[in-house]
Amino acid sequence: MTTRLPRPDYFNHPVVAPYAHLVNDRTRIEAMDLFAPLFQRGWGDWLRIGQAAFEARIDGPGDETLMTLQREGVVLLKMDGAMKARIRKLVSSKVDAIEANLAACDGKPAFPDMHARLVKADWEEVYDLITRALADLHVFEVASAYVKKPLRIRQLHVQLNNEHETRLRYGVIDADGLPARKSDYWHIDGEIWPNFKALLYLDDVTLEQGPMRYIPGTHRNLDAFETVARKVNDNLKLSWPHFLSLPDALRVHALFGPFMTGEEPEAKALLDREVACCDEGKDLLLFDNNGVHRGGFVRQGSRRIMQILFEPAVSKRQSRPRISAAFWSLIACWGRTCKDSLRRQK
Ligand SMILES: O=C(O)CCC(=O)C(=O)O
Ligand SMILES: [Fe+2]
Repeated sequence: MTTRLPRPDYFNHPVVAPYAHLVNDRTRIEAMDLFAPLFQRGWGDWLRIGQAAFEARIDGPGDETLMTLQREGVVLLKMDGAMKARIRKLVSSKVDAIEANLAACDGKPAFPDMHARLVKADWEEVYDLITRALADLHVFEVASAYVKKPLRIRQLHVQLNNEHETRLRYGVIDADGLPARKSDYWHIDGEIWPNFKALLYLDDVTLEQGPMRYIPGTHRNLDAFETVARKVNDNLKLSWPHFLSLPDALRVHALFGPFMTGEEPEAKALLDREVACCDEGKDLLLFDNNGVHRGGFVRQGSRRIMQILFEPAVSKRQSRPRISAAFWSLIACWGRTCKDSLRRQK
């Protein structure tokens, strides 16, 4: 069965509905002109790279991790304590700076206020430690089997969420760790590939500190057209009049939770299946970011995390077989011969 995610009723959403009267045939044409080229590129990428390898096996350690990832879309591991302590120490100044900035921020903080990239050239020891710690847990074998290409670390980011910014962004967090709008922040990620990401909890995380939350199974059997359309819209960021001007099938976002009330039957069905990813002592989360997830609803204190992003281990240029100029001229010559013989047959 194909997985389809909820489709918010944008024409009745209080923020979006006021733009509905601006939709006309001109905006419909403009919206399609903006959407189509990006969709075409995304669709090509999706077809070329495809979905994850749900049946692949690893001969050796890591296979159990891979199996859980394939089935659930998320798996929790534990990083070596000594390596984690060193990583925490090294990045603490960076996270402290985010905390200080947040304290000084008046008004509602935006996502970049809580997030900072660790530039590889300046944080080499951290990149090395993370690489070693992930290798010890066979994460590269798991990830590479899952996305069907060898991966390496692309970027590390640190992030801090605390109860103050959580309150400003999401309102009061209830006893189950959920925001006032029960569907808030539900999303799939915007990138097409690699559909694999890792998060490291730098401190202990319980329900109070806003663990990542995942809806197992939502990463499987995705409707390709819908998934690509969602990702395209999140990257394209059309104005509301243009977004509303798209045909029904294309009027979807990767970040859909904030546009629902959380009371819809389909929202309730997803809520019932959602799990909070905090399992005593486990601190490393591997997940398929095409599954529905969210996190950072801190009720008490703060949550410090590191986000680990991946890229192909071999550059595109190296991974393609080299085709010589002689081969291309042979192809061109063959093409000309075919054309000539067709012309002669006419
Ligand atoms: O803050 C969280 O737990 C969610 C993280 C997330 O959405 C992501 O890393 O893609
Ligand atoms: Fe995400």
